[in-house]
Amino acid sequence: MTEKKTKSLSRDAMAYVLAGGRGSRLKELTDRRAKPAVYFGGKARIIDFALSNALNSGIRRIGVATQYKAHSLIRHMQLGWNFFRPERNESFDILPASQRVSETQWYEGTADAVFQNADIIESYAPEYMVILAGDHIYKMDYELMLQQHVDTGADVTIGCLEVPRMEAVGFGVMHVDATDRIIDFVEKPADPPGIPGDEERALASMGIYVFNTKFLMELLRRDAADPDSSRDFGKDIIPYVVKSGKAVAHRFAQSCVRSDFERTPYWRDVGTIDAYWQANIDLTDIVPELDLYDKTWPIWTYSENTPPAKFVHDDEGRRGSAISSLVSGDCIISGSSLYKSLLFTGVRANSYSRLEGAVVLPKVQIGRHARLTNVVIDHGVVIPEGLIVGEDPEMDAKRFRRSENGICLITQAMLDKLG
Ligand code: ADQ
Ligand code: ADP
Repeated sequence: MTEKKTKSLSRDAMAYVLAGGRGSRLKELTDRRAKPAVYFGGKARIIDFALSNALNSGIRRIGVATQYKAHSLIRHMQLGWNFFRPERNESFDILPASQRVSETQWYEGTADAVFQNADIIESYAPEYMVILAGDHIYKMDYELMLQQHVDTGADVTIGCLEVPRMEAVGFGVMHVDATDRIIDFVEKPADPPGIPGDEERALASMGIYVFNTKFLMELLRRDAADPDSSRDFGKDIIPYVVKSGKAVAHRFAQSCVRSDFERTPYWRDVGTIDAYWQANIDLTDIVPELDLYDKTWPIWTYSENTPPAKFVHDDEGRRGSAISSLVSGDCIISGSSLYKSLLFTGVRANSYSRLEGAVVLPKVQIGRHARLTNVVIDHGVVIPEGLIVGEDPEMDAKRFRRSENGICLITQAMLDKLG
């Protein structure tokens, strides 16, 4: 009689999300919050994608290492992700750098952010560790990656994507043989090697790694004893395993989760103001590339209990309207018009104001007669009456953070400076 598989590999795995980095290219958006805590898509925060992928894949043990400006990130996870139950062999641990190993050490690099919590991880005894970054937008079934890891008997399995060759300068880039075994790995090369036969593209690491826990812990202990190591997965751990062990590439296209209307595998870094604005505004397309409505792969988040969005006309009969836009709960659009815009919870837009290409974070107030085009507005900002942005590039650059592609980030501190 053949043995029936009753348990997924995910149930023997722990997902460990690295969420300590700042994401400095998001400028003032990450002055006070870590990149994984930045809002995305009208309701969620960036970290919800990695956490939802883990949950939807069947993983029930999750650890999240936090460091940089972690307050709103921790608050978000406490509110939205605290439903794991120890009596069902589930756990959700928020692990701020807390100088547990030595009183002089914060997390030095990403590998150290795992090593410093080795005792907590080992106390759960997961068979596999799925190391994730908390700062990307994508939908992926990690069970399929775990399955490949077990089938190939790899020491490490690394999630990878094909990207245009020169875009790979910001990634770990790998070279693989015909069986997808990694034979070379270079972290952030100035001149990335192309894929043989397709030289204008490169195979980039997504910063997602699967290890057998015992093997990983041995590696981390060895690395901790090496005075020359920077304690980083990309710089130290992965190059070492590629040289001395068996590292295998896992293609994102194999395990990315797509609904019918997603034409291509979707993965975004949203690490710059331009990429962040674009990925949010793309959701207003009639057929967006990312499906947030897919009930088979929901993106879980903490969401306030809010009244519905409301559209009203003002005293003079001017209609509040939104075309090709996403409007969250507790928004009141009063005699104001929105086009290709995305409003998070609790936004108030007042009469005669006009928004086009606007990504508006929660609890923003838009004053009368404001005209805002191609903007990102930070949480809680009060836009004064008559403010015009997006029509005079020179003036915008003096007052706000204007990106390469002409997107303006508006924060309260910038407005306060205007007096
Ligand atoms: P980077 O993008 O440079 O390269 P890195 O700065 O190492 O990524 O951060 C990876 C993740 O760890 C991020 O989610 C970040 O928030 C978090 N993080 C950073 N420092 C941390 C710390 N001290 N404590 C806790 N968390 C921390 C990596 C790989 C590349 C790969 C890219 C893919 O090194 O090989 O191509 O990710 O994005
Ligand atoms: P969120 O990310 O939830 O939108 P806020 O934008 O309110 O949070 O602020 C981000 C984080 O910055 C908060 O969690 C808090 O730690 C900190 N913060 C908020 N307001 C201030 C302030 N006026 N001065 C210093 N820190 C602040």
